[in-house]
Amino acid sequence: MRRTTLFNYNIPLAPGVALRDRRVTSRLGLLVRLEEAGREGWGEIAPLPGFSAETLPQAQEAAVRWLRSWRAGAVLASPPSAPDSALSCAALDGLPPSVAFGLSCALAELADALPSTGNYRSALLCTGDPDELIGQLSERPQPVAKMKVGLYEAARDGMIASLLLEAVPDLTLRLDANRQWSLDKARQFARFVPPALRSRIAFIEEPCRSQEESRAFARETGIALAWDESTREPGFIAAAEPCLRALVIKPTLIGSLAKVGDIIARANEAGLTVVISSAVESSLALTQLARIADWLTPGVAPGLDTLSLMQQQLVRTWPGSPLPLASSTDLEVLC
Ligand code: OSB
Ligand code: MG
Repeated sequence: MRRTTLFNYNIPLAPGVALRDRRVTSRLGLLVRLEEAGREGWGEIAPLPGFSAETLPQAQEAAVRWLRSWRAGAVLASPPSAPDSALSCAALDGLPPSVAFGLSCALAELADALPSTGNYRSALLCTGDPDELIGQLSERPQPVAKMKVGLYEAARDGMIASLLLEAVPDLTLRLDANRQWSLDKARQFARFVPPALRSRIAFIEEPCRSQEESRAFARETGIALAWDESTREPGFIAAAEPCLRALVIKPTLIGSLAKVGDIIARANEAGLTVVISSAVESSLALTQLARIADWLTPGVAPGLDTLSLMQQQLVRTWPGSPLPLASSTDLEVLC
């Protein structure tokens, strides 16, 4: 007997959270629970407005249809001895990415294919007070921080990046410009980061409006690149190029675990690091992403420090988070 439950959630966000220039006050999404033979598997389906092509109602409709056919036995149970086949599930092809991701996580948990240990040592997001951040970073053994740049003056970004690198001598810094800079603006930033500090910038995500400008910036400054937005463009293939160090992968925007696994395998073959990253999911998917990161990108700090944007956790807790936890019985059941 197979049983399914689809839950609805609406989590208030901390005041002032903005995504792509839009202020967002709450995060909406779905949780799915699959039950079979005394086991259960959970997944989260949460299209991110401004990033996902699908809307939440579209995702819900696709999920409801898929759950109906799963209950009817349309999707084969995966043989427990073959975790790889639990990852690749043809029945998820053609679903919107957020739906394929959430359902593949639930199937993987059901098949015991998603290991339980997670990498919860996420890169610390630099929001707010640099002094407070320096304190937190100094307490960590191999500190990794991520700073958003391109929102304010480029020179100011350069000064803050240098300040952090100087204040925490073993710090590795990741930067994310979200394609905000012209090549000139990007150069202005680099002028305020002495070359001796640049080697501790692991990478900058998408510094410029075009890939060509980003490559020119990297060549001129010696600061390595990471692709984030580029990985979701049609026809993207993970391939080595001179100044490229990493790919940032947000599974909610990519699709099933099988698809994520394929991209990681290709990227690693090309010598690229893959960073598993958040699309501002609830603690349920964030803890699964930490497990996916530990499993498929061992030793790489994931970019999952977004729980603090929320005012509560859902169903599962992120280790050490002080936020209150809502259980599944607190959630609205859709079907
Ligand atoms: O720009 O990488 C982004 C979260 C939601 C949408 C876009 C982005 C992000 C993050 C997640 O930055 C945190 C991280 O990658 O460390
Ligand atoms: Mg980014």
